[in-house]
Amino acid sequence: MRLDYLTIFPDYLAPLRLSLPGKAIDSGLLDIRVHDLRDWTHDRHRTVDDTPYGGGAGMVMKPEPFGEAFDALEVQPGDTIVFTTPSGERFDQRVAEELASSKRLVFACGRYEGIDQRVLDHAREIAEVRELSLGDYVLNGGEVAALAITEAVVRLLPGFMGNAASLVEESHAEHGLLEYPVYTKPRTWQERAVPEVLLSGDHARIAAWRATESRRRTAQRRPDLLHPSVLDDGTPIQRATPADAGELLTLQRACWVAEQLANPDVRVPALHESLADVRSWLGEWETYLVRRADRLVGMVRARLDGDAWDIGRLAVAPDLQGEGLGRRLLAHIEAVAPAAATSYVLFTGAGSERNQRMYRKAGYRLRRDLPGPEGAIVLSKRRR
Ligand code: 6GU
Repeated sequence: MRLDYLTIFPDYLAPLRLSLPGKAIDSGLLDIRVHDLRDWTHDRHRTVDDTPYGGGAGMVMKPEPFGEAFDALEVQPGDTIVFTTPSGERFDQRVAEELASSKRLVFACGRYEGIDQRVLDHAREIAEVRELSLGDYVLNGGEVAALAITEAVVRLLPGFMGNAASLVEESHAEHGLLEYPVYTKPRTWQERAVPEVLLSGDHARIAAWRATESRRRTAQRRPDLLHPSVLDDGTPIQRATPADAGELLTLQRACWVAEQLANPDVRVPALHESLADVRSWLGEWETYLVRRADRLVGMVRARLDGDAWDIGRLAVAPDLQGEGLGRRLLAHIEAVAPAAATSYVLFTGAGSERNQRMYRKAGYRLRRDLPGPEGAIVLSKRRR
């Protein structure tokens, strides 16, 4: 891959030779060229910026040096010009993968208030263009961003790190979650012990623990990664947050009261659950909800119990039951089960004919061998 950098601070990019294995450069896998943008100026002061038309604070990078640089570097269709700017699209692993398939990346590192818009318009006519930002904060210039993007892209190139790393990469991209916590020797350090499960040698338990920790971390730190998915009619299924506790309590009560009235013999053990109870279980259960016209109309939750994905609280607003929303919520919670789950387990009231029929249709079978709450039956289904 050929990498060009246009910058007014070429020294800033010197670490490229440190952070990329010299091997990759020596073997010709990478061809790295750092250019001083001022080489394409013609005045005594080698001016690269000027005041903005329309007024305002700061300086704008002039178009001519960039234009001449693109010509001199023979930028052509098929190349990708990357403009690093805080107003760009957010750079992430998916973008890194896209850039990794390019033959050549030309980084144009912005400084000051930005680059004259005509440079970007022109660039789009001669090559692929990506305007990329590292995140929602402001750096003094795009050089550090160009370094970060380069490192993320180059390690994806075949032959750069060897196959093992690329396989790990794939599985990470696949589950889209944050990594679980890791530990190494010693077993106890400053009176802190390594979690017992990691010493157990029980690979299934270890995998289940790691999957749970990954999800817990992601839910806590990056709930945005647990993307809302969409029902076939386009209604989004969203992750529940603590702010949803009140509405969840109201919905489950409405459903249980309706159930109780229709079926006086069915006992609903959690009918007296409080708001505090809902808040507390929300922290432990992966919970999804559906809204229609701003109203909470459906919910479901699950958590990993050994290698079983323990599903519960499947509830649909009483006036919307029979539309298939419950079936779709069930399909969703099954689909988001972590890799460690080999079966789905749930229980329902022993007298709830309708629920039982729905679960049977969805492939669940009665499990007399599994314990459940009094007055309930346990159902399970193998994961395919
Ligand atoms: Cl790419 N450039 C600048 N100047 N600031 C940034 C950035 C880029 N990404 C985040 N902040």
